[in-house]
Formats: sequence, C-alpha cells, structure tokens
Amino acid sequence: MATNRTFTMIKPDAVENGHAGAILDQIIKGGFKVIALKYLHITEAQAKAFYAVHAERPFYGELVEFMTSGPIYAAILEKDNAVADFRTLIGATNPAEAAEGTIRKNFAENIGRNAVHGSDSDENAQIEGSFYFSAIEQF
Ligand code: FUP
Repeated sequence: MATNRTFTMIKPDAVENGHAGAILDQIIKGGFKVIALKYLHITEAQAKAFYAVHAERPFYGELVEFMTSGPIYAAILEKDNAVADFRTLIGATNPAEAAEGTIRKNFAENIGRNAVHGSDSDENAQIEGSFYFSAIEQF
C-alpha cells in the first residue's frame, strides 16, 4: 500500500496567492485520491525537523523561514505509482524549468517559493506522511 502513496504540502506562497483550491483540483483531476488532509501553520522546530535532510544546504535557513511564513495544506495522496506520477504532475523544483501545464509551472514563483512539495521516494512518502498524520487521520 505504501508504494501507492505520496505526501504533499501546498506551500505558503501558493496559499497566500490564493492557489490552494486550484492546486487541489489539479491534484484530484490528476487521478490522486486524498487519504488525509490538514491546514496548519508549522513552527520553526517542525520545519527544521521536516527538512533536516537539507540542514547542511545553503538554502536551509531560507527554506525554514519560508515554510513557517504562513499556513500550508498537508496531504497524503493515493494513486498507482503515486511518487513518480506526482512528481511529474508538479514539475521540476525550479518552476522556470518545469514542463508546461505542471503545478509548479502554473503556480510557483521561483525555486524557493515553489508552491508544492512532493515526496521523492516511497520511503520518504511514508516518513513524511507520518510526520503530519497519525494512523487514525488516514482514510
Ligand atoms: P523537490 O524534491 O523538488 O521539492 O526539491 P528538493 O528536495 O531538492 O528541495 C526541497 C526544497 O528546498 C525545494 F522545494 C525548495 C528548496 N530549495 C531551494 O530553496 N533552493 C534550491 O536550490 C533547492 C531547493
């Protein structure tokens, strides 16, 4: 089952710019079923923990500051081949390089403020989904 799930966040830029509804619509029309969903404003400690893998990267401080700058939507999504198909749907990390019609091409501002997160492996999808949702919050 885990191999059919991925984890996403609609990031503060997209929420602030009023794109959350359109992004969720594109996700659902893209064939993904919403298994869990919440709207929340994460703390600095939570953002640092979520992105701990990037702690040594030069953009880590900015990333944490950005992800705590406003509320986000967090969601677990289900679809065959969820991780790879979702990364295709959202497009490249840098929206300037994202394919036409992808969520980042449509809604992201730049590589830092890039509208959405998508897990990069089945293992990380499981870790990231569990970071935000307990078992009884997943349907
Ligand atoms: P992605 O898997 O596409 O979300 O991208 P990464 O895991 O490489 O990066 C995670 C987040 O770090 C990105 F969504 C935005 C931020 N980032 C930057 O701000 N600058 C960079 O050069 C790379 C990533």
